[in-house]
Amino acid sequence: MANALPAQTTSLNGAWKALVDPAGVGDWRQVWLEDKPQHKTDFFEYSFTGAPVLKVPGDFNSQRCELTYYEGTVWYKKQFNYTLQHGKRLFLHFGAVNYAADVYLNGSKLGSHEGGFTPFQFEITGKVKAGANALVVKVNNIRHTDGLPGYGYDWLNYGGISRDVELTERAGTYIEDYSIQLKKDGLHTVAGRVQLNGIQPAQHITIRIPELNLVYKTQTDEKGMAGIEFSAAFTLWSPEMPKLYKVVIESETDTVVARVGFRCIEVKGNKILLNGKPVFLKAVNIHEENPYKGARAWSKQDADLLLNAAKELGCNLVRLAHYPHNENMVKEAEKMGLMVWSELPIYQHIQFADSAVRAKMGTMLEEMVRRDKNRCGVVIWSLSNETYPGTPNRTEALVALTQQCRALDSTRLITHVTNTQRYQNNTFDVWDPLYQSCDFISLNEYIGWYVPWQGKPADTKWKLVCPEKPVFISEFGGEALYGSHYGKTDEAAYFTEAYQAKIYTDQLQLFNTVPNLCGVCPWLLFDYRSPARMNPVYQQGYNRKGLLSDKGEKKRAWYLMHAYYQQKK
Ligand code: GCB
Repeated sequence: MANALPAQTTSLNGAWKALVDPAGVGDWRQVWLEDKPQHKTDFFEYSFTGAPVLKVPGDFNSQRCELTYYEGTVWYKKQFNYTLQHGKRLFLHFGAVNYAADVYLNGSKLGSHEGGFTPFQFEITGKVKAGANALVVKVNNIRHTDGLPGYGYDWLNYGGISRDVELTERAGTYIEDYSIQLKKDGLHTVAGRVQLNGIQPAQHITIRIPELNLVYKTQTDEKGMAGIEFSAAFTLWSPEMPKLYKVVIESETDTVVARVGFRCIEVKGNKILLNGKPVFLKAVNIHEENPYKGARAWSKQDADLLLNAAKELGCNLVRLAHYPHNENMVKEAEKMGLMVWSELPIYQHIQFADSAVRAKMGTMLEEMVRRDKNRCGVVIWSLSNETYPGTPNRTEALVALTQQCRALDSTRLITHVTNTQRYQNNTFDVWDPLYQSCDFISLNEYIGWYVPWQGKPADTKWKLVCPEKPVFISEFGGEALYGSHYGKTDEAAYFTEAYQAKIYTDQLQLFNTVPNLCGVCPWLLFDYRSPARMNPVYQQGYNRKGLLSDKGEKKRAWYLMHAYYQQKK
């Protein structure tokens, strides 16, 4: 659903009752969804009565010590009062629930959703009662081999109702969706559409941009759809000037007010152009984690913490790894002038041969694009990370996904990230046929950390499957525990700051050798929690490749990267 006015939304954030169900017994006791003891002496076992609370939004792992590594079911309950005005419609919206959600209202199932990082909603007109209502959500964050991501990944599997929950009241016929962005390849013309939903599909539509004195009128057809096309002399959005306009979309029955920016991102020859001019992507990788809290990030404050750190490093782009982050991240980045790379959690071990998995990929892509298509700050859709080319059906499935993405949105660049390029005799052989379908090549390489150097970094040679395409180094780096030093042997000792800094010094040399280099992106901004990182001395459940520690301390490599980005002005 297109963004609603604040007056139309009621937040269901706050304290929710929560029952942890490690044995999964709640499933066959579902009668208890509404059961509650009437008298003090009544027998009851399965009930929320007396249950402790969890905060929503929020992952459950960081809220109770015993849930730190919990993977399983938690049942949540929220009671709310509501009176729906006659003729209006009501929607229950979840920003995200990780990973699977079954949603019940007043004892009846509304539906389910799979996937931990994209929004979903249910219409509850006719289901919401006047007065008291009970909402129950069964959340399960167990990892699945046929999930997205699959079973194995290098971050903490934060479960729970991790983003906002809202009730949105809309008109009987409401503006369900719109897209307003610059037409591909142009700097002045907006192309898009408005979609109404309801019993009066054919209506007059007015679009206004008051600051430009622009008024555009059109009409929706019997299916509620209207195409849009108009031109104006926009001040274009850019990292230097992240200009956003107030845009008002009015139908006869509904109004939406949005803040929209206009920009053009494209590949021409071997360069990436922003608003017609070459741009070097000074990027950093970020996980959706508040490092100071060791918790899933979700709020504006969390976003500001992460994005201000990226700004201080000198970035103009953030790679939001490895899944679509919350809307606050995207909105704040756009306001601050940070371009956004948004990614699907099609990460490493994916079962591409399973048609159900391929269908999930398509659905998740639609959910990601639908949410952010009017955010000009989002300039790149990254559709996968480090999938194995030898997995049956992998390349066909990802090429098909690329085509689906292009059909949904032609105004952003599309890429896939790989780490399986051959590196022999100090030569990179970038061979993956997947790159033929993308706008530019993105590759992860950990030379100096997982893979030893095979010559001088400055002498590295390159062979590219698509020699004409821009190349982005989407990950590189190594681990260091902040404050680890060993005097003279520092540079040779893993996990010291000096060792990590040496990797960066070498990598900066390597960057000079990369043909068509369009940007670089260290892995990553802050140390973050990953149960897969078991080194008892240096890691202790943290991936330590951060330029900053989880307490925000700057490691030596931070200064090298900062200097590099300064000089890339
Ligand atoms: C990678 C992955 C990233 C890992 C990182 C590492 O290639 O894309 O998710 O966390 O390497 O630290 O090994």
